[in-house]
Amino acid sequence: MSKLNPYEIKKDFKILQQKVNDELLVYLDNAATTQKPQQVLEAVRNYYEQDNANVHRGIHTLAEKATVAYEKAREDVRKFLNAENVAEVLFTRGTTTSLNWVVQSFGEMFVTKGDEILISVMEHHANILPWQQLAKKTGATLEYIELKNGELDLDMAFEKITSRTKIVSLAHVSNVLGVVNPVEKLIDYAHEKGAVFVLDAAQSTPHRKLDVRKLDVDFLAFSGHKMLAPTGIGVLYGKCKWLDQMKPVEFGGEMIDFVTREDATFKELPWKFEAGTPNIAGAIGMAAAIHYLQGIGFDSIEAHEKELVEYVFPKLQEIGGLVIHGPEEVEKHTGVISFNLKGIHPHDVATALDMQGVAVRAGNHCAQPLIQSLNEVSVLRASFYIYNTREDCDKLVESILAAKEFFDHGVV
Ligand code: 7TS
Repeated sequence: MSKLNPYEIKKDFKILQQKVNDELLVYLDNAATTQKPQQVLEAVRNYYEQDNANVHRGIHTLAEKATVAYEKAREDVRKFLNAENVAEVLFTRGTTTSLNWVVQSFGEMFVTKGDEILISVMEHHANILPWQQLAKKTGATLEYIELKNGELDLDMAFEKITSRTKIVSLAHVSNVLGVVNPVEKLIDYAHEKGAVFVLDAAQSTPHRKLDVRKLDVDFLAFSGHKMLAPTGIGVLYGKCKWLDQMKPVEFGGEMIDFVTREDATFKELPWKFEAGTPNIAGAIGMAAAIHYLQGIGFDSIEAHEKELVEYVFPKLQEIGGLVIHGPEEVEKHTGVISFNLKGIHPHDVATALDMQGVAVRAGNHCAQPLIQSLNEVSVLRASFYIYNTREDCDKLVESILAAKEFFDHGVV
């Protein structure tokens, strides 16, 4: 494994070379969305400049080129996930759409009154609200796994997976606590009990190597924009044995075989799910992002983020009044650190940090049940990626200290 060089990587990201409020930008909001390297922007630009056409319908040369590029992107995603078949890779708008498709298709077909759906209190709203709606519609019960010492209560997870459980749907990595859930064990156990496992991989796919066959997960959802790709493109992976039985969620052009006035037959997988003109440029951008990340290597990416967290965590812990959420052990944290500064509203801190060029997020992070269980209304979050450096960490700490000084004593 070669060591990642964030200074070299940073050169590929023009956006990071700008000043914000007269200070060089330190971008630490990567869990919300990542920046895009020149290689991804060029792939999108080349597509629009040279190959732009609609896919799957034209006979002309550009239509053929666009179709080949779009389907090649699907094959690249298949390899990236180690899925068995390209039929298992559906392009969506992002994690939210992917999870909604699982709920609206698989959920509505297979979940009935009396069934249980198991999620956790640390889920993003995208992995809560669709299940709430399904529970209301079907009479199924929505069950939650709680936290213990800042991470998933594993004993409770095993207790709550029973023969009544139809679906277990969990985040791989929490977008607030940054903890990695030990989903491997839970997937096997869910299968023993006859449940289907859905993995929200929005915060893990950009940072660690995933293998859907090794995981044996039934469905997996992620977004391109959190892994250097454009917004508006994401993936739903599903095992063929489920997707084959499932009905499409959206209907219209592209997904049909034959249409009469009364009825229609649908294309085979994966196209039966992809109604309408897809995000062709997004898929091509996502393939370029995958190549870029694979060029660096996921072992190096993980090691780099671990190094940054181990560097900054103790420095944050030393700041008086700063409380880090999640487990106390630094090794349990990935590149997402959430915290509060006692007595100062997170939005005020985030504004003060922005004045110093440091971009962090403050709020409920679309995880209100989690924020409630932390007894907070809002938290600050710094999230790291491949282009962040130790200097970025130092700047974060310095800017928090300056903000604290300002709000405590009115001076910077
Ligand atoms: N699941 C998790 C774990 C997430 O972190 C997010 C986005 C989503 C689902 C939804 O992804 P989308 O691409 O469909 O929006 N999380 C965040 C965040 O933490 N800050 O902004 C978006």
